Amino acid sequence: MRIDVLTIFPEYLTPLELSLIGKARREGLIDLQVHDLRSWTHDRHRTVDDTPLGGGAGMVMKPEPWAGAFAAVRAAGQDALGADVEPLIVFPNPAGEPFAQATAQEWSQCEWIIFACGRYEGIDERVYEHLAEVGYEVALASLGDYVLNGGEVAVLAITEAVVRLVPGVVGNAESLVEESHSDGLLEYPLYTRPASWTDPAGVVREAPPVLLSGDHGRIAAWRHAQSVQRTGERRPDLLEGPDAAR
Ligand code: 6GU
Repeated sequence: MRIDVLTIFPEYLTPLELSLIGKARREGLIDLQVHDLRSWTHDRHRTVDDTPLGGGAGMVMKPEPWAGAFAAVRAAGQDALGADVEPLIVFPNPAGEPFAQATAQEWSQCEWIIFACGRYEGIDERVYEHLAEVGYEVALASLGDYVLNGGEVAVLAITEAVVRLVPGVVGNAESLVEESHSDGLLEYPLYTRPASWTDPAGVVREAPPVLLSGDHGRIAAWRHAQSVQRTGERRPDLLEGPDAAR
């Protein structure tokens, strides 16, 4: 998978050199490149924003650097992947569609994603019009109903959720099957040794005996019941509606 990130804060993306994603990059499973949007400015101050037409608070990102960036990154990506390959362009945006595990599953199958980080006041609308007209596949994705200062933190989260689903990135593929949201439910509680633990207050806390029974059928049934109960308590919304796991 190839991932390009366009941002005015390239340093914000340095955590993508660490841990699981860093390893996947070094192993060549992921080709991830971060680009400074200001590379596609042509004035002395490397200007990427201006005041909103019609007035109002804050600043709006100018269209020209974005158009230059998309053209250059598209050309570089097609040099590497082939002229027939087109990217999915993702704009992290609090007004986008909610990003969820199903989105991560879908995007983990993509050959190429370009993340375009705007500041939250936004990007000139004509950039979106241009991209749609030229035939790019474009998605606006939101992490939730709150506002971040820009798309960079969202790209860290989305990239981690997507890349860990790319085959070979997570060593034990089975660990992806049982985790929270993979089946529309929250994950069951986990225990490890010691089976009997005396906590700092002197309370003896036993792990559920069923987990020591060796009966894999009973263990699976118990875990499923725990998942359903936990989901009902913490996220009843997941048990209702069209996408509910039943
Ligand atoms: Cl994707 N971007 C910004 N700027 N704020 C957000 C968000 C994204 N998701 C939630 N809040």
